[in-house]
Amino acid sequence: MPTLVYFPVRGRAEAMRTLLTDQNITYEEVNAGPRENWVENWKPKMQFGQCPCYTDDDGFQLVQSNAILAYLGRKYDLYGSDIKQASILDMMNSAVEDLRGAYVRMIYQNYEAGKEPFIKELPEKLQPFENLLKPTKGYILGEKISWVDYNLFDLLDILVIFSPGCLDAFPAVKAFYERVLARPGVQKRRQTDHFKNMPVNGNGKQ
Ligand code: 0HH
Repeated sequence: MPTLVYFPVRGRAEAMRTLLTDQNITYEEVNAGPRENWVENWKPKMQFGQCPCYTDDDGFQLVQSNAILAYLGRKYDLYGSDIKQASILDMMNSAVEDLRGAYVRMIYQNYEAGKEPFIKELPEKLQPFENLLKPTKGYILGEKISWVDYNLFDLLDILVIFSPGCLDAFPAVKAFYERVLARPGVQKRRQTDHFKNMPVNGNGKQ
């Protein structure tokens, strides 16, 4: 069975947990913590000294959250139908990563001073997603869900916690968020105690 090694937070693993559950891929979650366990037993085994780490059935080990998501996309036919669609997904995922990176830096390095400016700048960061999602009327590529939809959904999910109502001015983004949220497999994940009891970030801020 594939394993996912990470800490008990949503962080950079929740998008892949959601994808795996929604796609009916059975996997085992392994808690990399606490800190001493991580430092002694896990960190030295990670290619870049960090997790999440996904190890497939055949022992193929990957780290870097975006590489893991893209691998799952390739493996489970969630990467579009041609190179243009795949490239649209790459573009969207890079934009998701830009916004997630800004969020992570604010949460871990500059929460008190950075919170209000982040909220103020959020609309201009969400506008391009609105523009791109408006014509698709579904997921990023239209009817079929992709690996990037799970990543974008997870990003929106943590932004809604951080700034409730932040999607209200973006009807296409909001409809996208609600569409993914309503998927039975996504609900299945969210109804687990594992999900419900898990903090968003490792420092208690959200
Ligand atoms: N670019 C990488 C990716 O996208 C970044 C991964 C990363 O930052 O996959 N990993 C962090 C954990 S995410 C990591 O491995 C933050 C979760 C905080 C959980 C708190 C528990 C910490 C206990 C040690 N960090 C550990 C490390 O760098 O040693």
